[in-house]
Amino acid sequence: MRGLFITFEGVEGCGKTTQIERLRQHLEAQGHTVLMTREPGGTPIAEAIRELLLDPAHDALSPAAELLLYEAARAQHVDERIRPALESGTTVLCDRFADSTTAYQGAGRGLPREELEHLHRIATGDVWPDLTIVIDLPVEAGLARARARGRADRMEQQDVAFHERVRQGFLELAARNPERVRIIDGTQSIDEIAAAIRALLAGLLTARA
Ligand code: T5A
Repeated sequence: MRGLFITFEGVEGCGKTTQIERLRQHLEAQGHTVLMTREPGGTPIAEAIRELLLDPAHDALSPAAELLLYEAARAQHVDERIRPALESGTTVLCDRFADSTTAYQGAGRGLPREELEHLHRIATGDVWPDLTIVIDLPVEAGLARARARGRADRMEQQDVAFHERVRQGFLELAARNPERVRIIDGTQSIDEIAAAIRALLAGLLTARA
């Protein structure tokens, strides 16, 4: 059977990486084979594109160039890692995917949604998440967590209004896709969020059995 494809989304510092690691441990303990990966990145070529995209020195990057680089990294990632893993029955847990482009380059930068959707189809082919978890957190709280780690990357350096549009973009995306995209309150403790994610997943696994 094709593996499950689960993506994690949200504003900067919302706790995705922490929760993906928790879920990986939980699923592996249940006997699942799991691939943990991230966007932009996940393959050597896509990680090289990530360096380009997040380097604060690249503040001249145009919105269109930014969009195409995120999609280029995704196309490589899907072809080289995600599709083969899913076809071999592996559960894929991915830190950000196409919904981040819809929120950041669409809601954040103001690029038209129909154009983004066309590019998503080119980059992802038929590979689309079974479940997307948006960890929703007030922007200031997430940015404070991210900045506590050190120097802000190029995207973290965008102003608060940009990140507010991104947060709204995720909330609207969930409202448009209630079957696939689920919101979890990111102000809860790490344990509470992990429990909520396990409950969502249990429902999905039961529905598939
Ligand atoms: N981007 C990405 C686009 O613009 N378009 C796209 O198409 C794609 C794919 C990627 C950047 O690129 C943008 C989005 C991003 O700006 P990134 O480094 O991957 O850059 O950035 P993030 O995905 O935002 O990753 P972060 O590591 O910053 O955030 P996480 O993974 O959400 O948060 P996490 O788990 O590392 O936690 C951050 C801190 O908070 C603590 C953790 O211990 C950690 O210290 N924490 C909590 N504290 C209190 N309560 C909780 N519940 C907590 N959960 C975690």
